[in-house]
Amino acid sequence: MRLLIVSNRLPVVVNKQNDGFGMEKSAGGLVSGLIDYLVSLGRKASDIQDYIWMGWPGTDIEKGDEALVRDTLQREFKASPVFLSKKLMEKVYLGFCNRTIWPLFHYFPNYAHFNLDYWNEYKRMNEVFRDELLKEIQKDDIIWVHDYHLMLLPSMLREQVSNPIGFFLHIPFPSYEMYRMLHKDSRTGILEGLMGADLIGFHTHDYTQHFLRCVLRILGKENHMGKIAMPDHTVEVSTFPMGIDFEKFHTMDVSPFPSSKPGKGKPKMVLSVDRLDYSKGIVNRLKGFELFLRNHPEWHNKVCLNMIVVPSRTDVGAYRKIKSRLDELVGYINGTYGSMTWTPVIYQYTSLPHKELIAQYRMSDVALLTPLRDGMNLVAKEYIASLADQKGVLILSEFTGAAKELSESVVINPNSIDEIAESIAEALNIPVKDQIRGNRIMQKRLKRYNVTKWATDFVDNMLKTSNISRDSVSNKLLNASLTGQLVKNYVEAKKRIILVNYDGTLVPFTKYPASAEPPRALLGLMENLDADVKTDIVIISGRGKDELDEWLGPLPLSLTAEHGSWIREAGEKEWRLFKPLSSEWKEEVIPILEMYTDRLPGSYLQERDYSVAWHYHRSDIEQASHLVKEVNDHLLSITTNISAHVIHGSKVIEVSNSGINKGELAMHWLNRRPYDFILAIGAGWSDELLFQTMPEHAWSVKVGLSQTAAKFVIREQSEAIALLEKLKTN
Ligand code: GDG
Repeated sequence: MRLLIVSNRLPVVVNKQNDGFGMEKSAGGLVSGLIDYLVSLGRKASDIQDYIWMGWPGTDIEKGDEALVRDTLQREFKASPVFLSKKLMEKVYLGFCNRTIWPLFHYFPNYAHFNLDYWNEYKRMNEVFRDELLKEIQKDDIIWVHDYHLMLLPSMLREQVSNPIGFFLHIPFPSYEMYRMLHKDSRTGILEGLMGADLIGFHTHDYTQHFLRCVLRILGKENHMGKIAMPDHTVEVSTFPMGIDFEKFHTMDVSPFPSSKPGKGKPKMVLSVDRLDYSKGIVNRLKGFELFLRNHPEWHNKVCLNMIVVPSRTDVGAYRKIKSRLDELVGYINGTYGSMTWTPVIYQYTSLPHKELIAQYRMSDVALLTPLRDGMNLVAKEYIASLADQKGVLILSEFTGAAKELSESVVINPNSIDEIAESIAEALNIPVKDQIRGNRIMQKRLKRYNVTKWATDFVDNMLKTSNISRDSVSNKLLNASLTGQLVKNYVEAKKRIILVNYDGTLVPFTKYPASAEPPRALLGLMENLDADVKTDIVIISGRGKDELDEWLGPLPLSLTAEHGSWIREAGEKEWRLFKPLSSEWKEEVIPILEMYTDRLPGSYLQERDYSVAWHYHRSDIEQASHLVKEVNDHLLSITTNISAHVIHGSKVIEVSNSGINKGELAMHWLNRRPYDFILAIGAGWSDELLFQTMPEHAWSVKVGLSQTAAKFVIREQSEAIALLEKLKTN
């Protein structure tokens, strides 16, 4: 088995040089962490023996050079390039990715641009990735897609391949109120795109819950313990807080860089490290440091803020503005408080070599990390892991994913400049004993759930989810060969019965129930099948008898209404009760359901002779899903003493007479004579009881790919008609 990692950029940057191509490993948090996990794959007993990383190589490669670049990347880096023009990549990266998704998902709607062209380019780029991936994917590969640039890829791939697919989002997933600001096409498109995955992972429980709520409100899909049933697979949504390579940070020899704290007589070092980004709260951090100096003159000359800012997205206007604001603030602080012998803010606008960065972590008495929003913030984890002497204090924003795991640090609200200022004073005064105690606990946690554990956990879960859902649904598909056997069994049988549901099976589900009239061709088909004396047809419906009479009345076949309360035998005109029934219980049930109808706008009651249905498909889905549990419990508590039972269907709760259901009814027909061909076919929740009561030799077929008691499944309603057409006599 091979693991195929997909991300926007490859972990290698390719540069055209005079005599060929330069290829250099790029070292982000994801890359350096994952590489260790990937390298470990071949060594341990695992189902995954190999890996390949797919992504954009970072530059335009001319057609003639593509083969050379591809070969070199594969051979030397286990990387496979997705060639797309720099122009398209930049359009998407600087467009939908960094002008729409990034600001919105980090709660900066004022910076977000909602431009339909951006969205179309984003789709285009995801398609290019899909096409390249389809050339690479092998039968046994498992696919792990990373981050917000490729959120449409899971479904695009799912349409073409059945390999396990996982998706991990590295940035926050925002609350519904923020997410819904996206243009209609993109807010639905992104969720649908992600739903192609078997497993979707987020850094924190909050992001997971935000996502599930958006799926419920926008796609109308409920989840059960984070699992969402899709037509052909189950999607699991779960939390996997990304870890770091603890040992590397803890034990690395960083020489020739100095790595011990400055010591007595030297200023204390407060470290700040980020990419230049408005989400990182760097401006507030400087303001907080300035206020700290203003309020605490006793610390003048005794403390320095060592601020490392890594250049990023310099083409985006919002980033350029922050850069000038930072330059201005640093100048102001150093000009106001500094002297010949003391520079309060040491400002490095650069990316440091990895070793030097770890050395800076170790040298710092305090790390001040105050993002306004951050998916995780690996720097916080790296700082704690690097403290080989366990001395040092982390001040961390509560709006980072990492704050959930690093609660022994000084957790602050970065929107409050006062809180930042006071936290610096507090951190500088924490006794060494307490520093060591807190850091020891955090180090233990980081060591246990390191990046390898994170990746293994994710991949194992992806395999587990995909195996379960593949086994249960796709294996039941009624393929051409099974259909052939079914038809053969039908032709050879002496006596046959077809028990068929109406809505969703003989006609498609409609928005308005009254508009589901049978087309003329369907009536012809039913008549044709029923005309064969060897065949009995029974239409089993939840609808009322008057409706069925109006639509199907003239047909000579058997009809049943209200899930089996009423029967009209073939050739008869009159309906009769399936068994003696009472409707007295309705007096007790209807007032209860009326009360809930008042409480839930959009819900309505439908009363029939021997059943009552409370529908809520027009209601606010989230409000309904909370109230429905209460309605269900309430009804169950009263129906224990009366002759009625409660069934929870798809956006409907139905109360009907005890002993009336499609299963009981089916037995009534099946017990009348021996049938050597039985076909039960249905689409709704009430057909499950029908499937459950079928004898071993029956063909039971569910329309729609979902968990079912039926032996077989077909994808859609038109296939049910196609199947019946095959049984027709010409
Ligand atoms: C995204 C999410 C999430 C930083 N400066 C230097 C340098 N770094 C390395 C750090 C760290 C990485 O870059 C930064 O990781 P972060 O997690 O802090 O932030 P993002 O880059 O925004 O990453 C974030 C992350 O994905 C993982 O899921 O945590 O929330 O936004 O590893 O060490 N590395 C070197 N020189 C530097 O100057 N060599």
